[in-house]
Parts: sequence; C-alpha cells; structure tokens
Amino acid sequence: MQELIINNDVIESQNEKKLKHHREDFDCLAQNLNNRGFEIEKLVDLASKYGIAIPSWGTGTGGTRFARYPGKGEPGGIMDKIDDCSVINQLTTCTPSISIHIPWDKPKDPKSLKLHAKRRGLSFDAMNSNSFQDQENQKYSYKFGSLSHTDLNTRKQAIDHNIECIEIGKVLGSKALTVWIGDGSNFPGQSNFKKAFERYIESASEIYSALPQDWLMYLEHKIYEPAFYSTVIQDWGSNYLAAVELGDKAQCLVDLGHHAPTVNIEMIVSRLIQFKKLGGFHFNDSKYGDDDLDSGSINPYQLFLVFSELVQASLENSEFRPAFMLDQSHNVTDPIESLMVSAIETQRAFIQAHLVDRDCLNFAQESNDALLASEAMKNAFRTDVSPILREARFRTNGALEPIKCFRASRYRDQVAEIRPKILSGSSGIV
Ligand SMILES: [Mn+2]
Repeated sequence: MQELIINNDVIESQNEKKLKHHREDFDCLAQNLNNRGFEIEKLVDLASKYGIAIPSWGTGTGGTRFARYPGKGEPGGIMDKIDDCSVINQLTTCTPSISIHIPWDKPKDPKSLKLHAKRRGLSFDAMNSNSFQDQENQKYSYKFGSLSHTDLNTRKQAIDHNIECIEIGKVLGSKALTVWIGDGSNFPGQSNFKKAFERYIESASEIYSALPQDWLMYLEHKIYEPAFYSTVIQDWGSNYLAAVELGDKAQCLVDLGHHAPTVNIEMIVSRLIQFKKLGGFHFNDSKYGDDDLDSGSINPYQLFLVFSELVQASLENSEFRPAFMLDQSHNVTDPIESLMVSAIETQRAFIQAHLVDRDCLNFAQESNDALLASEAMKNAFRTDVSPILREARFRTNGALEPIKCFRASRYRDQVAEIRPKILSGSSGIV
C-alpha cells in the first residue's frame, strides 16, 4: 500500500486553479505542433515515461569550501531523505528513484529501508561509494588517494568499501555502482601518472569482479578538485580507457560540471555513444567550474544539445537507455524546490530534443548548410513545451505547478516542527 505524503486534496485544489489556462495553452501548442508535423499525444506519452533519479545528498542544503547555511526542516537521515524524494516524485511524477550514498546513507537494515522507499513509491538507482573522505574508525587514510593509493592496504580498504556498497545495493534492488574517486596530486612530480592509473585499473577490476551479472559500474571522471594538479580519472579519455580495460559492464558517467569550461560536452556524449560506453549522467549546471548549480539554470541550450544527441541515439537504437541522475548542491534555495525544477528542466530538454526536425537536420548536414542546421536545432529549443510537461504530470496525479503546490502544502514547515534543527556554521560541501 503506497503512502504518499502530500494530501491529494492540496494537489487537486491547486490544479483546479490552473486547469482552464492549462487546457487553453495545451490546445494551442497541440495546433502549433500539428502544423509542424508532430503529434502532441506522443510527446505527452514520452514525458509521462521520462524518469530521473534524485541524489539523496541533494535533499540537504549544500555548501561551499567556506560555509554552509542549513535551512529549516532539513532531513536528518536516510528515512527523511526518502520522504523528501517522495514529495518530489509525487508532485513532478518524473523522479521515481533515489540514488544513495554510502556511508552517508548507510542503512542499519537495508530490507526495512527498501520497504520504506516502496511505501513512498520509490526504487533505488545507482549506489554511490565514498573513498574521498575518511570515516570514523577507518584504519587507513585516503589523504593520498584510495583506489590508486601507493599502499596496498589502503587500496584494499577502498575496494572492500565498494564491494560493501554492492552488497547493500543488492538488497535494495539497485543495479549499478557509481565510482568517483578524489585521487590525484597537488604538485608536479608528486605522483607517477602511469603507476597511479595502473593501480586504479587493478583496484577497479577487483570491484568489477564482484558485480552481479545484471549490474553496471559507472566510472565518473572529473578534471580537478580535490586534487589541484592532476586527477587520476580526469577526463572522458581516461574514463573510456579504464572502462574498456574493465569490460562491458563498466560504463562512463558524464557529470556536466566535471569538464574544462570550454569543452564540448555534447560531442563527448556522441563519442561515448558511438563506442557503446555511455552509461549515464549526473546533471547539473555551472558557470565557472564544478559549481553544481541547478540543471538548466545557466546554459539550457547545452542541456538541450546533450539531449539532442541522446534522442538521436535512441532513434537509431531503441534499446539505448542511459541512466539519468541529478547531482547538485543547493546553497541558497530549498533543496526540494531546486530538485523539482531541475528534474523538470531535464525532462523539458528531453521533449524539446524530440522536436528537432531530423530530416531537415540531416539534409542540412549533408549539404553543408550550416545556418539551416543551426535553425533546425534552435526551432526545437525555442518551443515552449511546458504544457506537455504539465499535462504529463496532470495525467499521473502530479501537480500542474509543482513549486506552488509544494509551498501550498506547507510540507517544509511541517517537517521543521519535528526534525531536529541543524546548526549553521557546520562544514562546507556535503
Ligand atoms: Mn557527480
């Protein structure tokens, strides 16, 4: 029996206020799209089936290297995080799963956690390991690396931790492990690049051997930080090489913030698709570096161009289904609100990408008509598909206007009364 948190009366009364205008907008867009050769019902169907995983760590207020300013009613543990994710999914109906982090969300009893999530209408997406921090009572430190550490015992400890994540994930019904390491160096000469990469591949192979048959291992690259001179898995090239070394179940994960500022991410996406190594995404946005800003908040066109590559690939191969996850840090907004908007922004880019006139684009590309090609992309991107997204939510008992509905529900005030207050001034990034 599903126990959803937001009272249905709240959703219905909020929807009622918007329904007439929504209907008018929807009919108008249906006509517009029909004139362009698109059936709106197919697009509503695609939007209804779209899903993206919420990262458990995104439900708390994030921070910077300098400070963290917690909000009221923040989740105190994994059960609270499940509740927050359930609210996000109830209102947006496009976030049916949660991606959890070990040890931050390590359950005392994985079976009861799975039951709690099921009651809240959620399943478990990829498991995330952590060998970029030292935990209490940890025998060996990750100060100088984990899977690529010079010391065998430290590497073994990091391998065992990843295998523990798989074991917990098996009980929860997860089907993937995401591995991001902070390993690297801060000084020229500090690390032997070749040896460090060899050690990484050797350690990752041991984790790979522990994967169940139907699991995938997502390798996540990042150009810099916490190491500021070199990083072991610094870009998609190293990521691809490692994934090829490990085997078919190892796939590359693209976090939009983990590249140099001018890198053409959509082209990386295309390359990885072409060579069958694109496993999934961590969506977010950035202006300067790994800012972890809300998806689509800075460069929505880039998000659209990434989705255009994905849609192109899915038209060529209907089996193609990379994993979608958000990975953001919310410093100044309510995390639930930011996660709802971001999930919808990725869904928006997904639908817009279906509006690219592929015949026109193909003709423009083959005839070297650069301007026509660019217009084909922009015509799709400029289309306001909001009525399609609203209709998809409405038909699946979600909210026409999730933010307004969330505020009207007073959920945050209600949980603030029962959840212990988190003191400000605590650590930065969480
Ligand atoms: Mn990430």
